[in-house]
Amino acid sequence: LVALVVAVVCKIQMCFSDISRASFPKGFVFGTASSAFQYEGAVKEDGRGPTVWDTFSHSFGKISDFSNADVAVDHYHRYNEDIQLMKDMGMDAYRFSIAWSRIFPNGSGEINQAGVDHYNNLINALLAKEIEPYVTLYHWDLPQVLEDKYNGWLSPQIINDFATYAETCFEKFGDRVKNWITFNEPHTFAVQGYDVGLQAPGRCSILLHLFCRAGNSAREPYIVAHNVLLSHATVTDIYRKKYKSKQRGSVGISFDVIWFEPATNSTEDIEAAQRAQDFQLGWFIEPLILGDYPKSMRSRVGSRLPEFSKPEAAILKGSLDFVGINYYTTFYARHNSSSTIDVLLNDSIADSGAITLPFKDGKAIGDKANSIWLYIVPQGIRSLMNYIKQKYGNPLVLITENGMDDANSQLISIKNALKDEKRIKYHNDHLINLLAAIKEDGCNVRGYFVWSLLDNWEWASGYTSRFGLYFVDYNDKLKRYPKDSVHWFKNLLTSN
Ligand code: PSG
Repeated sequence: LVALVVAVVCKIQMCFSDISRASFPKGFVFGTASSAFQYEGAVKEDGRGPTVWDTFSHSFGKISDFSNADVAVDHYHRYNEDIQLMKDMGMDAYRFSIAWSRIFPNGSGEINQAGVDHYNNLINALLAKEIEPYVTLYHWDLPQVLEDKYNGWLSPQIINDFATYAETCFEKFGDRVKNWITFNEPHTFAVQGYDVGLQAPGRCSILLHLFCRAGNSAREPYIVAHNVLLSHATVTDIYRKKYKSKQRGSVGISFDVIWFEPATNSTEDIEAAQRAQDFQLGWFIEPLILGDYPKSMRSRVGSRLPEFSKPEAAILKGSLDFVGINYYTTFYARHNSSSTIDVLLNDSIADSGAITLPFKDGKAIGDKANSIWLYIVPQGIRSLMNYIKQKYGNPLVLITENGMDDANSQLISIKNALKDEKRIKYHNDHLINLLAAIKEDGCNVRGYFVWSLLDNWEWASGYTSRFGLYFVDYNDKLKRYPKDSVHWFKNLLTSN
């Protein structure tokens, strides 16, 4: 009976646990995250140029529900309303991205003032409500012109154009924006865009070019990653030399990181889990912290892995003020003892010699969300924080994304879709583990951003996936409704 009473009271007050803002270190930042292409819509307004994602989403058969993001959740017009939603929850910060092609419709050359005005208005509206902007410069929406001109990230020419775009942002917005994220998830777009071809620009060579007209899955992901890393280092260098002393901001980057548990305690599988991490996080973080790719990559990828010159290594090394981590899930890793997959696919994924899956002996590693890759393993965030602390010298970390999705089902009423106990539990359990990483393990984590404020356009999954704390009614003028998780966060952030 006592248990029942507690359960009922807890249900009403949504007191899954006793964490609150006060449990976290002073100054710890809570926010929500978004990206321009997934939120803004207004793709033809105010001089915005087309991007590789406009092209990709309008190509037949690339998006699971045949949708596009021409309207998305209309954040371009409704940002004031959306900022009020953040404020209502007591959020401190908002992570959003700037669309390169709104600032430079042609990727380079003439600045589009209407684009600059839009982000000035957004930033000012945030600051007026005391919400701190965290700005991502590149969340996958490359100006199409640069793809056409020199194959985008495949060419070192992009470093210069990205640097000009980034410097323009520092110049125009840096008096008010103090937190810059150069790239969102370079690993995701290198692999999804150039190895398996499931994301823009949809290049690959796997399965004899069955799915992609052009590409080279064994080479292009490494070239793209290389140019992204050099772009990041160049931009950090510019910021430090020309802007930092006046603007006093910091520059970081956001990585997608799945935590890998060895499938068994055999040495082979333990080493496979380590290699899988080298080929995911290490690929990007080691050049930026240590100045070169992980040793396991050098030995396994060989001459396909580009080299950094001495001066390049010098600007790469230490070019991060903070590390952004997007954590969603944990997989098992096991040693790949057969060469069938390697020969069949001949791609960057096979290079790691590890097979990573959310199953073992037919059993899932955790409860599944809606996305096929999203299994819920809250302890993974604590293990990952400790791994980063130990391996990379306890750098300053921000969780720049964490969240889960529900299916977008026409069969569920809005009223029922707002009851998201699973999401509340997801955030509660991740925050408890994060808190343990900070307080018990001494990890240097200073912020947490929920993906996402609103339901939105989930790339190749279109509108089939709902990651929002707020529900968006796609059948009725994109009205926003708070899910129960909104009340839970409000309680966490504003009650004493
Ligand atoms: C993030 C993490 C994984 C896969 C995809 C992403 N993972 O662990 O396998 S993409 C990331 C992105 C954002 C998406 C969001 C949800 O930055 O734009 O909407 O996560 O997929």
